[in-house]
Amino acid sequence: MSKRALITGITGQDGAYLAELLLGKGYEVHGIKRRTSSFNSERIDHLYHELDEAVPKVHLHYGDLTDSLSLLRVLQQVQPDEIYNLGAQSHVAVSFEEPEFTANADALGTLRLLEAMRVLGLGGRCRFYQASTSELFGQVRATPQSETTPFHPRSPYGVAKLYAHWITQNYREAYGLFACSGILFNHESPLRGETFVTRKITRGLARCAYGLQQCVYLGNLDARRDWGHARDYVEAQWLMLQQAQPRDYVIATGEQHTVREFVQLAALAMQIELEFCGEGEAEYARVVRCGLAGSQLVPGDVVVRIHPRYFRPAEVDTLVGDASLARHELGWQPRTDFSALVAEMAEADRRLAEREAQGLVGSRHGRHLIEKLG
Ligand code: NDP
Ligand code: GDR
Repeated sequence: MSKRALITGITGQDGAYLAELLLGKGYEVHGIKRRTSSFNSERIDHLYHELDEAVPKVHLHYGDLTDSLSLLRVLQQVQPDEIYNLGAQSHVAVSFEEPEFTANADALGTLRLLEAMRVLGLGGRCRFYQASTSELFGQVRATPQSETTPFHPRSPYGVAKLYAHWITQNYREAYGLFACSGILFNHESPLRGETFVTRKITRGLARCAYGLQQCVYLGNLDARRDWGHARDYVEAQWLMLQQAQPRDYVIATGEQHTVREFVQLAALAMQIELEFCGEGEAEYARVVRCGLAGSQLVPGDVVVRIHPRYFRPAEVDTLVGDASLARHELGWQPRTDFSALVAEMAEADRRLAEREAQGLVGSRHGRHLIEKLG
């Protein structure tokens, strides 16, 4: 009998990588999907239709983390062996604009799932993974951050995720559920949402290169993050549920870079050399040299500018994780280093922009949408 997994947030970046990983391990994979007015399952479409359309490889169920009844119904129907709670309003800047929804989905949504698991009597056989985050550390008091570093979240998102983290621990202690949290640092990929800074940069620079966009507007270029690859990080999520005892683990690369470095490296991966000039909100990046075939960029073109819209009311300036515990107990370590991650994202977005410029694909996420929400 194959194991049955249920993934919330299956249409997101991690959901797509995790579904693929679990299918590869022979799992029967179920996912909870919100109702939307237009299709938004492109990240998992290949898992649904591949080979034989009559046999879906992933099973999708309508549901929402803000709707207890839908969660009860899906859990009762699926009877999962493992639940991965990846669903969330996951954008830190958006959480300042939608704090109540963020708390409802990210904090109470986790409670609803755990309670549904408990009242349905699934606790004895079903294991639960919670998508915790380095945003719990927020205002950093020790570097690097590990499982013992105190929390100090800096956004409604971080605060909501802190509730989810503690309620997961509470259900483990109070009811003996196999429930654990992965405290994952930033992880990216070509499937990353376009309004997170890494994808906004690779997508924006590639569009600039082919004349589809003039400039990428960014906020704090000095922010430092520990960026890994989502494909590596979902493996850690799975490993946590295969252990003898439930425990929380930090997952990170241990290496830190600024947003500015990310911009420079992404441009270089597209054969564009940039130099940063000016200071503060007047800082910008201009082209020194461009060797990309088919590009319209010439030396002196300004492709990055600062816009006050992208600064947050409270910022997390610096994060870098210590994943020693995961390395020792889970045998986990990242396979993709920073430069390989940036190169993969840059090349995927360069190809996408090239096809857009040739009119082969539509430009669904145009400049204005990215600029408004990024
Ligand atoms: P994404 O934003 O790509 O995906 C979020 C998913 O949650 C989407 O499938 C989204 O659905 C779904 N979702 C949002 N609101 C609800 C709701 N009310 N009910 C049900 N589903 C909902 O995030 P990632 O894949 O990058 O991250 C996965 C999880 O890990 C998130 O919880 C995130 O907070 C957390 N995390 C992410 C890190 C990262 O660097 N990526 C690091 C640490 C933690 P829809 O497609 O309809 O919007
Ligand atoms: P983060 O990721 O807030 O760390 O949360 P994001 O990519 O949004 O920001 C990283 C850093 O870059 C700075 N920044 C910008 N960010 C965005 N989005 N847009 C910009 O234009 C821009 N300019 C500079 C930010 O200020 C920040 O310092 C991500 C999410 O996936 C969370 O769900 C997850 O929990 C954490 O990573 C770990």
